[in-house]
Amino acid sequence: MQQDLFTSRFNRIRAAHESLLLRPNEELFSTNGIYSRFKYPILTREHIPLHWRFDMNPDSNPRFMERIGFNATFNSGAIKWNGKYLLAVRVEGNDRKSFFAIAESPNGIDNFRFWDRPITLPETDKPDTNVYDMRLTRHDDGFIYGVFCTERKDPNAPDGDTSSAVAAAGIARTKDLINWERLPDLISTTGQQRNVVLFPHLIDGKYAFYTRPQDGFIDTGKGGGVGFGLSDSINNPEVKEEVIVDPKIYHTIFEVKNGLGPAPIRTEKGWLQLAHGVRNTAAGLRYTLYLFMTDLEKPWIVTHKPNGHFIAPLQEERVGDVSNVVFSNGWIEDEDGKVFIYYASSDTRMHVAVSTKEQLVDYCINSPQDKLRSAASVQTINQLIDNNKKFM
Ligand code: M1P
Repeated sequence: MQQDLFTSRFNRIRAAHESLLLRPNEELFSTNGIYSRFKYPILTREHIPLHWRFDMNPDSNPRFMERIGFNATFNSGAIKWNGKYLLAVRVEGNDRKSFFAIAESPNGIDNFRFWDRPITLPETDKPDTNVYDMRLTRHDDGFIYGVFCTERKDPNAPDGDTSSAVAAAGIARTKDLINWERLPDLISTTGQQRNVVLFPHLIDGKYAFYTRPQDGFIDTGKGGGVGFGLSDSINNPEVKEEVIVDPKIYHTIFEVKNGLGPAPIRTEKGWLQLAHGVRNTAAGLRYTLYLFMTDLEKPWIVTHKPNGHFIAPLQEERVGDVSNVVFSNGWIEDEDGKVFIYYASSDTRMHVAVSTKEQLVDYCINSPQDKLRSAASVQTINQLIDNNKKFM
């Protein structure tokens, strides 16, 4: 009887899992012509391997019950590796702890499958309570770096405060995405750090980081926006000075805070940069993605920045553990110029959008900038209407 229950549940759950993993994705028609979304999320908690969840021994688990639950698969770093599309996924367990796990796809849009085990990330002598949002950078020095947020309880929190935390940038490196070497956390003098990204080249012989200084764990306060700084060494990483690349600004989509997404993509016209911007609403914070370009030689100087958001949460993307959020920390540039933009919705699941370098550069260079006032926005629209009159 119990054996039947085990077998019937096992077969049913395994069949549903396999059919989800093999489900082909469908590109949707793009009205904006800048990127295409896809019909299905590419990774959900249902994609987690069954051998991470269930005790598969019928003697110790005759009811085939789940032993370890997983809550979400989101904010993933990305890299093309041996011809495959790999995500370093933030997996969150039901215990609220996040960790990293590699999921691999043959084509970048579907058939994502987790590797056998999650990443075993070494700790420093100050153990991390939680780690998340890894950005992958293939550096000229021959290593692949993963820079991520490490979160620990605030040692100065008053008695009874069991929520206050301190965020810092953790750094690990690898040559095979299996064995990771942990380096010391980035030291910066501007408070806490999250959304830190390693630039792929040395600048003046130094390691270069995009940063996001913040006064508190949630509030960036005087932190100012996306920053940039240099470190003499990667073995003892320290940014002594940060310049603000992209400030937060009143009444924009990045009014409350912003943060860089993945390491930038090089184009002939400059570096393509993807970031998230946060604004407040009566319903809470709203996270959207925006795109901009920086100078090729001075990647801390913004050269083009279209107004408003590039990707905002749409339809079912709007709802999840932290609703009204899209967040990206991974994209992959293919040899033919195709760009796979990996984004998470509402801190719950992963999606892909597809574009090309050419389309993204065109978008950055030829879209109007935010002139920061309603009347100026109307002027911009009227200009387009006037130009279009000749063609209507
Ligand atoms: O919940 C939305 C996001 O909040 C944080 O981003 P930021 O530091 O810019 O506010 C991060 O915790 C991120 O993981 C999360 O998706």
